[in-house]
Amino acid sequence: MKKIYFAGSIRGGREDVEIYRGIVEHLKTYGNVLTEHVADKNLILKGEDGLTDRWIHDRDMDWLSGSNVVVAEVTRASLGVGYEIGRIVERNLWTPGNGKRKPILCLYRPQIDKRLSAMIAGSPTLSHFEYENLEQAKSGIDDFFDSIT
Ligand code: 6K6
Repeated sequence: MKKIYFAGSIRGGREDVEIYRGIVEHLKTYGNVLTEHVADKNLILKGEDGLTDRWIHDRDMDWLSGSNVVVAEVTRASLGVGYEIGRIVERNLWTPGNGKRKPILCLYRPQIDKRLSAMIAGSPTLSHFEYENLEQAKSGIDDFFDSIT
Protein backbone atom coordinates (compact mmCIF):
# COMPACT_ATOMS: atom_id res chain seq x y z
CA MET A 1 0.00 0.00 0.00
CA LYS A 2 1.37 3.41 -0.97
CA LYS A 3 2.21 5.93 1.74
CA ILE A 4 0.92 9.31 0.57
CA TYR A 5 2.09 12.61 2.04
CA PHE A 6 -0.57 15.27 1.54
CA ALA A 7 0.60 18.86 2.01
CA GLY A 8 -1.74 21.82 2.42
CA SER A 9 -1.66 25.19 4.10
CA ILE A 10 -2.03 25.33 7.91
CA ARG A 11 -0.59 28.60 9.22
CA GLY A 12 -0.64 29.99 5.68
CA GLY A 13 -4.46 30.08 6.00
CA ARG A 14 -7.23 27.51 6.27
CA GLU A 15 -9.66 28.87 3.67
CA ASP A 16 -9.31 25.78 1.46
CA VAL A 17 -9.72 23.13 4.15
CA GLU A 18 -12.95 21.75 2.62
CA ILE A 19 -11.22 21.10 -0.69
CA TYR A 20 -8.30 19.48 1.19
CA ARG A 21 -10.89 17.18 2.79
CA GLY A 22 -12.24 16.12 -0.62
CA ILE A 23 -8.75 15.57 -2.00
CA VAL A 24 -7.67 13.50 1.01
CA GLU A 25 -10.81 11.33 0.79
CA HIS A 26 -9.96 10.62 -2.85
CA LEU A 27 -6.27 9.97 -2.09
CA LYS A 28 -7.36 7.36 0.45
CA THR A 29 -8.54 5.21 -2.46
CA TYR A 30 -4.86 5.02 -3.53
CA GLY A 31 -3.15 4.37 -0.21
CA ASN A 32 -2.53 5.46 3.36
CA VAL A 33 -2.59 9.25 3.76
CA LEU A 34 -0.02 10.01 6.49
CA THR A 35 -1.13 13.60 7.02
CA GLU A 36 -4.91 13.39 7.18
CA HIS A 37 -4.91 16.06 9.95
CA VAL A 38 -4.02 18.73 7.34
CA ALA A 39 -7.61 18.33 6.06
CA ASP A 40 -9.21 18.49 9.53
CA LYS A 41 -11.24 21.69 9.79
CA ASN A 42 -10.90 21.71 13.59
CA LEU A 43 -7.09 21.57 13.50
CA ILE A 44 -6.60 25.32 13.62
CA LEU A 45 -8.80 25.57 16.72
CA LYS A 46 -7.44 22.70 18.72
CA GLY A 47 -3.94 22.63 17.21
CA GLU A 48 -2.03 19.54 18.18
CA ASP A 49 -1.96 19.92 21.92
CA GLY A 50 1.41 19.92 23.63
CA LEU A 51 3.44 19.48 20.45
CA THR A 52 6.34 21.84 19.91
CA ASP A 53 7.12 23.24 16.49
CA ARG A 54 10.40 21.29 16.52
CA TRP A 55 8.53 18.04 17.17
CA ILE A 56 6.03 18.76 14.39
CA HIS A 57 8.85 19.62 11.96
CA ASP A 58 10.83 16.46 12.72
CA ARG A 59 7.76 14.20 12.59
CA ASP A 60 6.61 15.65 9.29
CA MET A 61 10.10 15.36 7.79
CA ASP A 62 10.18 11.68 8.82
CA TRP A 63 6.77 11.10 7.22
CA LEU A 64 7.83 12.99 4.11
CA SER A 65 11.00 10.89 3.80
CA GLY A 66 9.09 7.66 4.34
CA SER A 67 6.31 8.46 1.86
CA ASN A 68 6.13 7.01 -1.66
CA VAL A 69 4.18 9.89 -3.20
CA VAL A 70 3.67 13.57 -2.37
CA VAL A 71 0.50 15.45 -3.29
CA ALA A 72 0.36 19.15 -2.43
CA GLU A 73 -2.52 21.61 -2.78
CA VAL A 74 -0.69 24.84 -3.52
CA THR A 75 -3.44 27.40 -4.22
CA ARG A 76 -3.10 29.03 -0.80
CA ALA A 77 0.54 30.10 -0.48
CA SER A 78 2.16 28.41 2.51
CA LEU A 79 5.79 28.55 3.61
CA GLY A 80 5.51 25.07 5.08
CA VAL A 81 4.12 23.51 1.88
CA GLY A 82 6.78 25.25 -0.22
CA TYR A 83 9.46 24.00 2.18
CA GLU A 84 8.17 20.41 2.02
CA ILE A 85 8.07 20.44 -1.79
CA GLY A 86 11.56 21.97 -1.94
CA ARG A 87 13.02 19.34 0.39
CA ILE A 88 11.76 16.51 -1.85
CA VAL A 89 12.66 18.21 -5.13
CA GLU A 90 16.20 18.72 -3.83
CA ARG A 91 16.44 15.05 -2.89
CA ASN A 92 15.08 14.00 -6.29
CA LEU A 93 17.73 16.11 -8.03
CA TRP A 94 20.44 14.11 -6.24
CA THR A 95 18.78 10.75 -6.85
CA PRO A 96 20.10 9.01 -9.95
CA GLY A 97 17.50 7.37 -12.19
CA ASN A 98 13.97 8.65 -12.74
CA GLY A 99 12.53 5.41 -11.35
CA LYS A 100 13.79 6.17 -7.83
CA ARG A 101 12.51 9.72 -7.69
CA LYS A 102 9.57 10.43 -5.41
CA PRO A 103 6.61 11.50 -7.56
CA ILE A 104 5.18 14.91 -6.60
CA LEU A 105 1.85 16.31 -7.75
CA CYS A 106 0.95 19.96 -7.09
CA LEU A 107 -2.72 20.89 -7.46
CA TYR A 108 -3.58 24.52 -8.15
CA ARG A 109 -6.85 26.42 -8.69
CA PRO A 110 -6.18 29.39 -10.99
CA GLN A 111 -6.98 32.72 -9.31
CA ILE A 112 -8.05 35.95 -11.00
CA ASP A 113 -5.16 38.07 -9.76
CA LYS A 114 -2.53 35.41 -9.00
CA ARG A 115 -0.51 32.85 -10.92
CA LEU A 116 1.18 29.72 -9.70
CA SER A 117 4.78 30.34 -8.62
CA ALA A 118 7.29 29.75 -11.42
CA MET A 119 9.25 27.63 -8.91
CA ILE A 120 6.40 25.10 -9.02
CA ALA A 121 5.07 25.61 -12.55
CA GLY A 122 8.61 25.63 -13.96
CA SER A 123 10.11 22.75 -12.01
CA PRO A 124 11.02 19.78 -14.23
CA THR A 125 11.01 17.38 -11.27
CA LEU A 126 7.37 17.68 -10.30
CA SER A 127 3.95 17.48 -11.94
CA HIS A 128 1.40 20.25 -11.58
CA PHE A 129 -2.26 20.22 -12.45
CA GLU A 130 -4.67 23.14 -12.60
CA TYR A 131 -8.28 22.52 -11.65
CA GLU A 132 -11.46 24.45 -10.93
CA ASN A 133 -13.49 22.05 -8.81
CA LEU A 134 -13.10 18.88 -6.81
CA GLU A 135 -14.21 16.61 -9.64
CA GLN A 136 -11.45 17.98 -11.86
CA ALA A 137 -8.92 17.63 -9.03
CA LYS A 138 -9.93 13.98 -8.62
CA SER A 139 -9.47 13.31 -12.31
CA GLY A 140 -6.02 15.00 -12.24
CA ILE A 141 -5.12 12.75 -9.29
CA ASP A 142 -6.34 9.66 -11.20
CA ASP A 143 -4.18 10.57 -14.23
CA PHE A 144 -1.18 11.18 -11.97
CA PHE A 145 -1.48 7.81 -10.22
CA ASP A 146 -2.00 6.09 -13.58
CA SER A 147 1.25 7.69 -14.78
CA ILE A 148 3.33 6.48 -11.81
CA THR A 149 2.08 2.91 -11.57
C1 6K6 B 1 -2.15 23.26 14.29
C2 6K6 B 1 -2.63 24.54 14.28
C3 6K6 B 1 -1.58 25.35 14.22
O1 6K6 B 1 -0.41 24.57 14.19
C4 6K6 B 1 -0.82 23.32 14.27
C5 6K6 B 1 0.09 22.17 14.29
N1 6K6 B 1 1.03 22.34 13.21
C6 6K6 B 1 1.26 21.43 12.25
N2 6K6 B 1 0.80 20.19 12.37
C7 6K6 B 1 1.04 19.33 11.35
N3 6K6 B 1 1.69 19.62 10.19
C8 6K6 B 1 2.15 20.86 10.07
C9 6K6 B 1 1.97 21.81 11.09
N4 6K6 B 1 2.49 22.97 10.71
C10 6K6 B 1 2.99 22.77 9.45
N5 6K6 B 1 2.79 21.49 9.07
C11 6K6 B 1 3.15 20.94 7.76
O2 6K6 B 1 3.51 22.04 6.93
C12 6K6 B 1 2.01 20.22 7.09
O3 6K6 B 1 2.46 18.98 6.60
C13 6K6 B 1 1.56 21.12 5.95
O4 6K6 B 1 1.68 20.48 4.67
C14 6K6 B 1 2.50 22.32 5.99
C15 6K6 B 1 1.76 23.59 6.34
O5 6K6 B 1 2.65 24.64 6.53
P1 6K6 B 1 2.16 26.11 7.06
O6 6K6 B 1 3.38 26.98 6.88
O7 6K6 B 1 1.02 26.53 6.18
O8 6K6 B 1 1.74 25.94 8.48
